Amino acid sequence: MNMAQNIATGLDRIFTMEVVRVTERAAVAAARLRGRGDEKAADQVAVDAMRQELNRLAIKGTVVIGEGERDEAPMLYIGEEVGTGKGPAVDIALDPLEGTTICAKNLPNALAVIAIAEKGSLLFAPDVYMDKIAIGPGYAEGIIDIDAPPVENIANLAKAKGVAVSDITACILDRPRHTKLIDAVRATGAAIRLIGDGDVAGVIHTTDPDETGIDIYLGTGGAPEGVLAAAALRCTGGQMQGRLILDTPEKVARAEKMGISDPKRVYRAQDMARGDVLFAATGVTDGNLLDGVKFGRTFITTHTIVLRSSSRTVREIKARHQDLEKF
Ligand code: VTB
Repeated sequence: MNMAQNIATGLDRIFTMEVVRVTERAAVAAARLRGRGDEKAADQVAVDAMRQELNRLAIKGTVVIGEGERDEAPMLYIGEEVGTGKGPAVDIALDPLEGTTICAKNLPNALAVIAIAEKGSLLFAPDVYMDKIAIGPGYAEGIIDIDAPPVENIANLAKAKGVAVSDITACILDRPRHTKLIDAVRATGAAIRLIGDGDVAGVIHTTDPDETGIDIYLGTGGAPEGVLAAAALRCTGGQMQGRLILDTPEKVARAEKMGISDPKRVYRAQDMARGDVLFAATGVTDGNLLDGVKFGRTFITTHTIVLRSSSRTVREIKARHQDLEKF
């Protein structure tokens, strides 16, 4: 039975809840270390917590986007088998704490993130940069093009949205490498939201511009984060294009080892995350779409978004955890 059949028979519905527990647990662990200035410690507790919960899932899971290669990450490394081993074979992309620096500084939009997909359907992306462009759902295919200048993409988007270019807001990582991009976008008259980290959230924010104020994501960030964002967009229906930045022979060789033969290939969201995909993210710090973890006197509150590509259902789950011991 493949996962598509599983979904038809309802196994996915169990997963939808199970997956929430995985990101909730990682988020609570990381949130305890919000604002302590210690990225590594926050990341470590999130990794431990996510792995513990993941290993309870009735899946035969393989981490394909994780904490790093086996020799550099003791846990949730690429290739690690997770789950009980009894259940469907699935590929997993995860980031127990997306935005370690955001969490350490207690700034907005740190997330615990996971995507679960049919075996063989997620791009094995090396940990290099990826050039990305993304917009939300409801637009004709092809109105954005990663190779077109920002002025063209933004003008096309504004026209399709029926607004002036000055009503468009682009989200861009605040990095010196983006100086030219930032100048080019500002020259169009569009606004920019500069983010310190967290481009998975940045891309997802394009899917709900009325709520987040972000219409388009532009620029280079991590390739693993690109695959995670693509998985989310597959479920919400936005458009994304990404191209790995393989600018040294060493990176080209690394990518080749992971099965990437065309180093210049442009991947759409549906190329990075194919087949049936489940995506979940729990807020660690307060953000534009998700609230951060709240530690009350008698319970802990978490806020999670769960997405499914097969139905495009968007679920938001606010949970009050009374049993504090479980964390
Ligand atoms: C982005 C950002 C991440 O890495 O992908 C970024 O979204 C890219 O790397 O939160 P640089 O920091 O080198 O620009 C993170 O900051 C960390 O994974």
